[in-house]
Amino acid sequence: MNQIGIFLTYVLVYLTNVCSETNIPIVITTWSFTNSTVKAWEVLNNGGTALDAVEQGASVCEDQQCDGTVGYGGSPDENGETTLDALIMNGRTMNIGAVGGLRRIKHAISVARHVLDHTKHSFLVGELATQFAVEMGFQEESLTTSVSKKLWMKWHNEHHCQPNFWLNVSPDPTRNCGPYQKHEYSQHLLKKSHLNVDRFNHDTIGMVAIDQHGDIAAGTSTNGAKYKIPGRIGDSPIPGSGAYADNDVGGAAATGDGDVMLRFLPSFLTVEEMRRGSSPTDAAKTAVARIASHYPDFMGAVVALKNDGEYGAACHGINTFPYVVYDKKHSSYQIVNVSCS
Ligand code: SD4
Repeated sequence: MNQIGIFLTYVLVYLTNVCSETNIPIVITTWSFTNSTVKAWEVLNNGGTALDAVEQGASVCEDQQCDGTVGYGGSPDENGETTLDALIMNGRTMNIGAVGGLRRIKHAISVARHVLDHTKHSFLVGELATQFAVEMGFQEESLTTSVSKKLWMKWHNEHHCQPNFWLNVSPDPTRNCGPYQKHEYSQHLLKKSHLNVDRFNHDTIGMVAIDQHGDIAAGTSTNGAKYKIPGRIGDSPIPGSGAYADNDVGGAAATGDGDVMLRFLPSFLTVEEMRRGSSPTDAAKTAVARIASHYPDFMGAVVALKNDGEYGAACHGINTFPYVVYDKKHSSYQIVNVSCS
């Protein structure tokens, strides 16, 4: 064997050892979004990158309108319009691409990927994010469907715009639709949190993937909160909140009551706890407990993945939280159910 042959043999043995000691490639996904997870696994298993796995995996949920809380035709805002938030993060470069309040474009995660790949920026929002997407070749189309129209009509006409997200306005927002006017208030110390947040109101897809080279990516895609005030952006596209990835440590993704969660950067905290030596489960528990210590009624969950393929999750405010794992140890995806605090 010549020197090149010997060198290549060493590389092969090294890679085999590294890959057999660690559980990579691997992908984990919030909730029971199995089709997205399978898609991401196919990408990883065919030697694709973690970024492609997250983008293509989340796109499946956007197409399939997972639980009505991802993609078009779900969570209409107060005007009846569906808008989308998405994030994708590259744990090798620490670059991100994100969009918030994206209008009339179906594949928010792919627009986020274009922000990552084709700009020096990190985050584009609203109508101008739509303009960017169109410039990048995305098709502009209505995100309203008969289902989202019906949902909105019922909320507006039968439920008199209940629930909603207004405070300190008149007419009384707990009984009336807008338009509202601000009024004086004395509740400066009020802890603002969602009303009526539950599992069906809040199902962002969050994914973390590690590819065969050990590169980590994390991402999210959601249509946000039902009946949100137009312009509202939740936790999902915020780096460190909706998701975070760092090749040196691992990645995390969060789901739940975004208005509350984004104040605590739970994905960032989870990764930092793993950096300090915590297991993925303990790291996620710390992040969730931090939020619960301020908002005992919040609903949310965090999934965590270490760069060696160890994974875990923690949740609060519901009975159990399911997440999906696909790795080389199993011949199919696994749904893991976590008991919540
Ligand atoms: C938000 N966190 O916009 C998102 C929604 C969600 O699971 O479901 N998260 O608040």
